[in-house]
Amino acid sequence: MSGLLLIVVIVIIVLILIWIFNSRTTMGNYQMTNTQNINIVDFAFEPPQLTINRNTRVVWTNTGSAHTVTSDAGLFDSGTLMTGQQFVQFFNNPGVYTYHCRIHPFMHGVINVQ
Ligand SMILES: [Cu+2]
Repeated sequence: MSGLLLIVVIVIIVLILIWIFNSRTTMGNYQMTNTQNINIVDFAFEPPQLTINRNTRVVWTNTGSAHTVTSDAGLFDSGTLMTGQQFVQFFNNPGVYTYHCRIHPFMHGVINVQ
C-alpha cells in the first residue's frame, strides 16, 4: 500500500516538474516575440537609429529598389532584398550595432540594444 502511494507521489512530482519546465519555455518564447520594425524607404533606413531592449527581433521591410541590411562588423547580412522582402535579426546582447547597405554604401543605420 505504501509502495503504491510512493509511486503516485513520484508521478505527481514529475508532472509538476514537466508543467514548470513547459511554462518557463513558453515564457522564454514569449519574450523572444518582441518585435521592432524598420522600413527601407528610397535610400534610407527608417528610422535610421533605433533603441531596443535585448531579446528583441528587428524586422526590416524593403519598400523600394534592391538593398541589403549588412552589419559593419560582419555579424549579419540579409543578402539582396527585393521590393516587399523582409529580413529578421535577433538582438540578444546589449551593444551598438551599426549596419549599411552594400549596394548603396552611403545608407547607414544603428541599433542600440539595452
Ligand atoms: Cu541600398
